[in-house]
Amino acid sequence: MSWRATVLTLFPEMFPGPLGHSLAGRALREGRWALSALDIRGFAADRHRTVDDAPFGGGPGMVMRPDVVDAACAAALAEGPAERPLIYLTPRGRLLDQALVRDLAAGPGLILLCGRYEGVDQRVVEARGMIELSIGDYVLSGGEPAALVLLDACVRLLPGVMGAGAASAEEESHGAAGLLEYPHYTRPAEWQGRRVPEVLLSGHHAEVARWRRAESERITRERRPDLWSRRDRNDAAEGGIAGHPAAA
Ligand code: 9D3
Repeated sequence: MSWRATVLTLFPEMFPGPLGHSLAGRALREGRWALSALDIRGFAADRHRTVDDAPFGGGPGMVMRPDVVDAACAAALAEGPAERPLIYLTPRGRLLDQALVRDLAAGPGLILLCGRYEGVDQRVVEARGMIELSIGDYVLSGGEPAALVLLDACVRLLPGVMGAGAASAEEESHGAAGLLEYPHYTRPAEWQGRRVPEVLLSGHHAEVARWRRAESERITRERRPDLWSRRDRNDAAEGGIAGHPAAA
């Protein structure tokens, strides 16, 4: 049975959306994963199909009702493996990173709850044991773009989605080294008066590797001091032993 994602949303027409036009889309058509989007509004109990209400305690906006969200969760669980983690995408969630993506991609699939309005009643979040995740410190208009991001990140790690272990090979050279990538160049060797760095044209493979390593380190130091200092700690922990040879 393939990795299965069930998305709970008020905007099911947003799925697969952009995922249908990429590697993930091809993999979906090849049956390497399965996707369904359930309309939360379909689980409303009244004739006006109400999914939200005013927050207790006052304040702006509306909150998604726990009974409606719970019924949607039950339907999602009935669709596939019951051990799938139930993830609620919310700006107050734990920050998504590649280590978590790796864990989630290795499991049976995901159930993703996309919030709209101010959010979801906290009782159903707790009752269903949801994992609350954010994709970053900026404000989206809803959880759907975050769900698409999470799905893209997971699906590219599924077996056969990227060619010949390309995803894991890349993770080892890039992710594990904890460095940003060096800059890339192709023909022409001069474009609008800008030359490609001479070392890349030299054919000296060791020199090229050294230059790329230095560029990766410089750009990581400049742009991501957080990654750079974590790398320092990792180096210290390895104690200078030939544990994990850093990628060139
Ligand atoms: C007024 C307070 N807002 C919190 C910052 C309320 C609010 C803003 C945006 C509530 C929900 C949203 C919609 N965002 C998401 O659902 C969301 C999200 C995001 O905005 N940023 C990063 N990750 C995520 S995951 C889901």
